[in-house]
Amino acid sequence: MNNPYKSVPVRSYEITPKETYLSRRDFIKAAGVVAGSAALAACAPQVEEVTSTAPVHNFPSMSDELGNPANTFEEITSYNNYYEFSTNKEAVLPLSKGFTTSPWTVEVTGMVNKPKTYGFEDLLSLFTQEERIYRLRCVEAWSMVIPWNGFPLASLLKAVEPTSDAKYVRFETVYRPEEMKGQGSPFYPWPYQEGLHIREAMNELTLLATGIYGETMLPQNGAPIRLVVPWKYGFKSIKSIVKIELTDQRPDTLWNTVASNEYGFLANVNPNVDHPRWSQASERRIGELSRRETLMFNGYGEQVADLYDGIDLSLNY
Ligand SMILES: Nc1nc2c(c(=O)[nH]1)N[C@H]1C(S)=C(S)[C@@H](COP(=O)(O)O)O[C@H]1N2
Ligand SMILES: [Mo]
Repeated sequence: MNNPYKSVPVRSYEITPKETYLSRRDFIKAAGVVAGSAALAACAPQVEEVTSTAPVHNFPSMSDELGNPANTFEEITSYNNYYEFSTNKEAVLPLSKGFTTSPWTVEVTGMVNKPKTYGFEDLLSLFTQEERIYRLRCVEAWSMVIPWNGFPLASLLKAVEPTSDAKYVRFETVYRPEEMKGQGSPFYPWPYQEGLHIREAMNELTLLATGIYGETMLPQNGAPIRLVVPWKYGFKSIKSIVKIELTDQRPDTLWNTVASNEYGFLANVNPNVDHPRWSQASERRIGELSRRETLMFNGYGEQVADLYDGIDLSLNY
């Protein structure tokens, strides 16, 4: 019997109403309902065939590889650090509503053979989009588990061909003070900028994220495109990127400029190196009552520890 879903890559947001993203339980419930109706339509005797041809979504367990459940869409989109809009995490959502994210271009420049300015839509079509469930650990000692959509930064860097002199990658957030009132604050050196060593940038975990839970990225999370570096403190994961520059100089970063002893360039999640004003040994997972122990490299040591062979990891700040 014909399975109408065969070879049709159904995206979750095309078949489940947006409301189902409001809570993880509702999302799973909805996914179950959809999978059930697909099975009915197919009348297929083999369960395997039905499940493998009706990809409701690609977050099969809705938890990370350590078994931590993903935070809800609501949690992820209503508790945000985005100083361009507000220093108050709950105020970012209302203040960023209506932020213009289209048209949008990302200029990739500097020490590359093929500099190029990409339209946002080009980035979506040129580079294979993936889904990754990552822990995000803020330097303020709270954390979340977030299902991102996006593509490896390495894919973009390979396309522009960094020269052999390029040692670092510098990222810049859009500067638009009319729309981002926080950029009127004289206490910060706008625009927000961040940087990675090129080997960190090329690591397979380093993601350019364009969505969450299969939904287009919302302004409060860094729409339309932001960096995600899951083994480093959250401030490295710069939002609303308009420029990526390959350079042989270690880039300045906004937080390092503001307080170099508190926000280092390296900024690896490290429970053994306390922030000058608080411990980093444990963290508050949003949505949980008791604190969790913080993991070295935020639990990604297997993928990234070799980047730091011979480097003194206590020099985090
Ligand atoms: N441009 C920009 N990027 C930013 C920030 C910011 O204020 N401005 N805050 C950072 C911090 S401190 C954290 S913890 C994460 C938070 O990402 P989220 O709001 O999507 O959870 O974004 C990071 N990226
Ligand atoms: Mo943060």
